[in-house]
Amino acid sequence: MGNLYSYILSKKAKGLKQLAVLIDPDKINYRLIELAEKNGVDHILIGGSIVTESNLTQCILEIKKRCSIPITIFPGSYLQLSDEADALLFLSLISGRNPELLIGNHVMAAQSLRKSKLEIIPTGYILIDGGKSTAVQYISNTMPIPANKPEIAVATAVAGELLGLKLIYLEAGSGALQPVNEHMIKSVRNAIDLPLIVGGGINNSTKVKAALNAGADMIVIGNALEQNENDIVEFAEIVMQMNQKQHIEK
Ligand code: 1GP
Repeated sequence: MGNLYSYILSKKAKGLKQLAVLIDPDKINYRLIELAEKNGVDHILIGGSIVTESNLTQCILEIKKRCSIPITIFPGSYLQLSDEADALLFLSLISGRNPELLIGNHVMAAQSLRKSKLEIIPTGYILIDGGKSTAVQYISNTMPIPANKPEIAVATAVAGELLGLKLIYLEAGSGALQPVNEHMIKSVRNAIDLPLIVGGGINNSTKVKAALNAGADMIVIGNALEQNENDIVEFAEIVMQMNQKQHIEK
């Protein structure tokens, strides 16, 4: 088990929540990176459905100059690889029925990944309808699970756990109108032991609290912080307060 996954598991075991900031390499904001470092953000995820202009390695090096937060590649495709990151979410889009995103791309990337120093974390990626069509839906050519069908998300997550995946990521899509709802998060949380990541459309404190209280171990925030990086202070404070409360109750 690699360092990053051990960190995720150990925080989960203590009931502690984690905050991840998603950086699109085409829209990198260095002030956000500095604020993330200052405010105790746990993870930087880097990637995007389409990365056009940037050199991923160069971006990661620039981020590393400004913070010591572990950097995990959240690849829109397996062209998005860099040995400068710490880890890679090896995503299998298990809510979809596109074989390329279940196994095809993984085969193409396998030998490069084996040679790389990256910590590879097999992740069951589950797309949930977030009220509008998102880049990930379009690019992946898959249908999201309807938001009112938690039983499908549960069965999908359980299948992912049984297949030996190490994380489950419930994704409403970047900029989703509705984030993954609390009932869906709770239902999946209760059905699996794996760490649960939730992202997409979490853009204010109420939604941050809702996702964490419903059982997300880690939340991922991208868009909201692209629009106003200062919000990180408030979001990180919520996570810290929940974690302090948990610490006192233990
Ligand atoms: C998208 O879950 C992430 O993959 C983050 O979504 O940009 O809506 O925060 P937002």
